[in-house]
Amino acid sequence: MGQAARDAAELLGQARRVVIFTGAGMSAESGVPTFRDALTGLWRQFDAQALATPDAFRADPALVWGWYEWRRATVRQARPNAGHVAVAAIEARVPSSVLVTQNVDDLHERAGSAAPVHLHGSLFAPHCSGCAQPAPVPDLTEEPAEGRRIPPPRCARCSAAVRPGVVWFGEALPTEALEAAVEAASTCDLLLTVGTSGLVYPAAEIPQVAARLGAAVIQVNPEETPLDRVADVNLRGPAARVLPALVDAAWDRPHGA
Ligand code: BV8
Ligand code: ZN
Repeated sequence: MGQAARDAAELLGQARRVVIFTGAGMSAESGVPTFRDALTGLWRQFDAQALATPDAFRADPALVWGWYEWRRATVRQARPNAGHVAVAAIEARVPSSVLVTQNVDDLHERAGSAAPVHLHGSLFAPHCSGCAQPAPVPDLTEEPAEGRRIPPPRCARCSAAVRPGVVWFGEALPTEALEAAVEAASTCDLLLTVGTSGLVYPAAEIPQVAARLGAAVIQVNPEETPLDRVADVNLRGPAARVLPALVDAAWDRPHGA
């Protein structure tokens, strides 16, 4: 085990208050494309930042709703990976832990994380674009083939179009979630950032708040990101391999290690 992994294990083993901050790379090994890779098939010719916007939904609701239905179907078929399970293990062991995710899938919940803070909403919380009333998640009538336009359902109360329950570019993050994330990052002694490109704001501020206020920062990512400069320890590798090894080294020190 390299020095970086030993340093990370030391930091995690001693942590009293940890924030785990995750991005789309967390779900990559579950077969859920990362945000930048989620544009295949019909949506290939779009840029995520153009499709994940209120304007795109207004212009062509069926195109955007179809993309989210396809992504929801992908998540339903996926299973949490060993990285998600390791995150839940960290939450169980560190006295005070807060999981903050940018992901809109439910894989953290399905791996046992009780209450992730969803900064960018969820694929499983559609609501009315008019009166904001929560709407039921459409059950799978048929496999939304990659690239089908699907007209969004109508709101039972005001019959406006139902929209995905995610935060689009140009939209404010849910105040409660952002405040909880900033509060946790301001008071933690360790922040573990996993699988995020650190490009989207204000979410990308969270690790920087922790670092500024004296927390140690560990990054898990196979590639370099802007967060390299705030990380004390960089573990270069995929979450589903790195996180279980980190948990073992921090607490269960396998015999003879
Ligand atoms: C707002 C939900 C204002 C939707 C998402 C110029 C400068 C600064 C900011 C801006 C700017 N121009 C515009 C802005 C603001 C904009 C922004 O930050 N733009 C960026 C692109 C510059 N932000 C916004 O618009 C935000 N709102 O600012 O509102 C406002 C304020 C008040 C009142 C009104 C308005 C809203 C942003 C939220 C957008 N919604 N998601 C959906 O999912 O469809 S963002 C989306 O992309 C994800 O949720 C995620 O947060 C983000 C980035 O994705 P990542 O999770 O990082 O994934 P990514 O694909 O990027 O990278 C994957 C990483 O995993 C990579 O690093 C890869 O190496 C790694 N990886 C791969 N495999 C693995 C792995 N890691 C580990 N293991 C592996 N196996
Ligand atoms: Zn309504």
